[in-house]
Amino acid sequence: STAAAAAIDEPIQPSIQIDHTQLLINGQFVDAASGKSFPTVDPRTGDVIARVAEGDLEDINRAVAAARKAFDEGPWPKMTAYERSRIMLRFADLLEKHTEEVAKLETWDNGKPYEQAAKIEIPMVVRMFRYYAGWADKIHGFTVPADGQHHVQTLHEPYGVCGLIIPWNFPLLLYSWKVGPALACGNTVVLKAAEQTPLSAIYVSKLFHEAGLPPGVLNVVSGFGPTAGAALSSHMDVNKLSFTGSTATGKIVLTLAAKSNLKPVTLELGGKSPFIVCKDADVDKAVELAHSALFFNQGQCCCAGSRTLVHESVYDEFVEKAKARALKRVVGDPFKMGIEQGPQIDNEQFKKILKYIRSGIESGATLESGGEQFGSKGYYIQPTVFSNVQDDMLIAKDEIFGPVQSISKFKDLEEVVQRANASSYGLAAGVFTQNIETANTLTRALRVGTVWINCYDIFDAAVPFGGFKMSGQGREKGIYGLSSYLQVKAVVTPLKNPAW
Ligand code: TXE
Repeated sequence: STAAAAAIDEPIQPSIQIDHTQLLINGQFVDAASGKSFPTVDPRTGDVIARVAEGDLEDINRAVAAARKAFDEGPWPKMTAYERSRIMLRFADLLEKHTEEVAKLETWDNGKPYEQAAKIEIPMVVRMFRYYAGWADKIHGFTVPADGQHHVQTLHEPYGVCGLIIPWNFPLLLYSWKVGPALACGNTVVLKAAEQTPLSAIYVSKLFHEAGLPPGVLNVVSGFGPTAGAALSSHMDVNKLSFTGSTATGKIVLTLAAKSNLKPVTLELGGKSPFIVCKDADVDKAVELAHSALFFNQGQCCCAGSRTLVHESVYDEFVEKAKARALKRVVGDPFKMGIEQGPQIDNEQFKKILKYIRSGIESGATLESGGEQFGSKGYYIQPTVFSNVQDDMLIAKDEIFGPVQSISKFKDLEEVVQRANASSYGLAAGVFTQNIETANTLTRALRVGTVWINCYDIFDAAVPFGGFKMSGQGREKGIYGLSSYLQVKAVVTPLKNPAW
């Protein structure tokens, strides 16, 4: 409404101070070697929140040297796994105690609704650290029944220094997906936070040190991708990389890793995930979940259900209800209670999304709702729904990463499988049907890393997540996520008396 749009012109002042804007290297807060800093911006207004140290090559070198020392000489991999686990658990407790402050930082820097950060995301981060703390002292290899007169065992060992690069859409959640398993396995870490959202990673990493983490085990460098990110990716002393971000940047990171020391790389990249509503689906439930699958986090989710494919028999009803739901979506200052949607992350994404909306209109899709900026300040966009979307339109192919739902019609299962799989991405899919045969058929036919049946966006700590095709390599979370941070050593010993 206009009243709501006007209200965002008076942003709520968050009741939190920005205490930490430096790099965290070897347990110390330090300025960038160059002395440079960059602004981090409030997406509600475009105003500068704070200036943050701008790390580059020299700072990455310092951070990697600290992590190297903490791994090679230092306490971390030499501590008992039980002690590592206890530090991680203490950190989880501290973080839980500071939920409000951390959620405020996250909302201020990212624009996501405060209630969502405080009630969903930070608790998920806490849970993730508890989950991986639990694994720390349960990591072990096998004895292998090899032929001949040998006793064979495998040791599951940490890689060493891990370079972790994260994006801005879920700054702390993705921090936990990487830092949790990396540390549980006994690795040390250099993390590069996204330049749009550097504040929360610095803050919580300080809490980690308060929880007893030794210096050098976890280093945080804020800075830009082509400088700090690239330096980390090509560093000869980094033994493992894990990256979440765009497919284009994932390719760069993988190339830098290959050109330097061939460090293994885990990649969690973009998506264009189909949300399939079959003829026998519970339409009301499907409408609601398709809505949140796309609009959650302002549409800035790698697994956003960004291709809503609806069977022709329920299509008209679905479109009508999806439109009504989008028109009801509560957009506003993310610090206000009851808000479902805040601003997009920055001006670049804001402009990119509006360009895709224009392209949708020009290519002949039917604009059912939204289509424009919300209000006149900051990076808010109206919840936008397109129907009658054709597969060859740009909005059906590209990752828009914004509040733009694209609905199209299908006739039968064979067709929907073919169309759902006709993408270079393969991150996730939603399947809505009451029929177990249909669910089983689609589950096996879809070339994606996650299938949610009659649900969406379920992110339990134990459930693996990752992409097929150009959506990524490797898995995060769960026991599969651990193996990304472990390498296997085979140990072979001759047996004197094999018959016994
Ligand atoms: O991503 P980048 P951007 C998609 C989404 C979005 C688009 C662009 O479609 O619109 O990507 O977003 C670091 N070497 N996703 O530009 O560039 C960068 O500093 C090493 C999907 O923000 O991938 C940041 O820390 N690192 C995604 C991180 O990479 C480099 C989430 C991600 O930035 C680098 C975010 C380089 N040369 C965006 N260049 C998802 N999978 O959820 C940049 N970086």
